[in-house]
Amino acid sequence: MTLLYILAFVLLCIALNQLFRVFELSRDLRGEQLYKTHDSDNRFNGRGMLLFMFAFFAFFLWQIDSYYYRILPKSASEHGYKIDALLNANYALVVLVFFVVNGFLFFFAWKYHGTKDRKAEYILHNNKLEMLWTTVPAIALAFIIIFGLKYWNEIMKRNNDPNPLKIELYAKQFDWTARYAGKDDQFGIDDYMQINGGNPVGLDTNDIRCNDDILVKNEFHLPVNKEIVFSFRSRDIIHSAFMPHFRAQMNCVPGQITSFRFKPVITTAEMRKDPHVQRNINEINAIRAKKGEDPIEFDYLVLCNKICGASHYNMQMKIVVESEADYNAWLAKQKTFKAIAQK
Ligand SMILES: [Cu+2]
Repeated sequence: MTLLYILAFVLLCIALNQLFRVFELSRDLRGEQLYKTHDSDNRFNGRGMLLFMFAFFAFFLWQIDSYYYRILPKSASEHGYKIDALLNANYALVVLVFFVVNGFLFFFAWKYHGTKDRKAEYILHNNKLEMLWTTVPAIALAFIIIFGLKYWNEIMKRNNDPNPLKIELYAKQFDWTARYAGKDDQFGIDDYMQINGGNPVGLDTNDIRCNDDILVKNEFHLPVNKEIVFSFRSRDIIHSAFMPHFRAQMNCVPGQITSFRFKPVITTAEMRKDPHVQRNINEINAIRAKKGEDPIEFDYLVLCNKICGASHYNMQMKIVVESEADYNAWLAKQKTFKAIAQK
């Protein structure tokens, strides 16, 4: 079938070529100069430019209308609204520049199309123009950078909860382990020499603060409306903990601890009811159904956002955001490091 399409396309090209050839020959017969550009050609091309501009803009708007819903749903974290505001301001700026620049480009191509009695002006240098097209982008970029730095500082320096929940995310090729500090609210230290099957994140068994630490795989839970301080570690190479629904990402660097804090404000159950989320999930499930696969439900995820090896694409862990009571009930069922190590 594909071959047929290609063949049809080639034949179409040949046919068009022949058609133009006939056109050229007929001009030749009428005694017109063959390769001379006429005013009518320029006018035709100018109109073509204008037509293309409208088609181009219409296509752009159609794409936004058709696909915009596939972007991330509303932010599930408190600070995420600031990230989104910044992103939307950037989008607005980029779209405005897109319309203005392309509008001028194609409009001028039409308005100043060549005629017999008009010649293009040759300008070697113009200080005013140089100033203009340096200053305007500089102001726009300064606006984006200052806006971004202001938000970054506000997000990183937030310290409104004196007693946040501490969670460590441990990365390795190719999975995540989450660690909770346990009853003493303190993480024990780690010792990479002690990494083994029963001690995957290498906790130091000599440090009694490790005993009540809780290690979980596959999924971890967060209480809603509670400030969470994440610390990140990596065993092997640089990974990146990306939690897109919370507008959070931080690199996990071997040999050092990085940190990020956020407050989840929407539970998993609430997010599943969001119309935007439902539309996307229904679309995915329709595709899965065609393939004979089971339907999925929406879940928050932590994904690895550094291309870290063959199974990078699958380096993810589910995040469940729930009420404080549900969270406490879940945590009570998890085993402590001591209980795991004693086995
Ligand atoms: Cu990774």
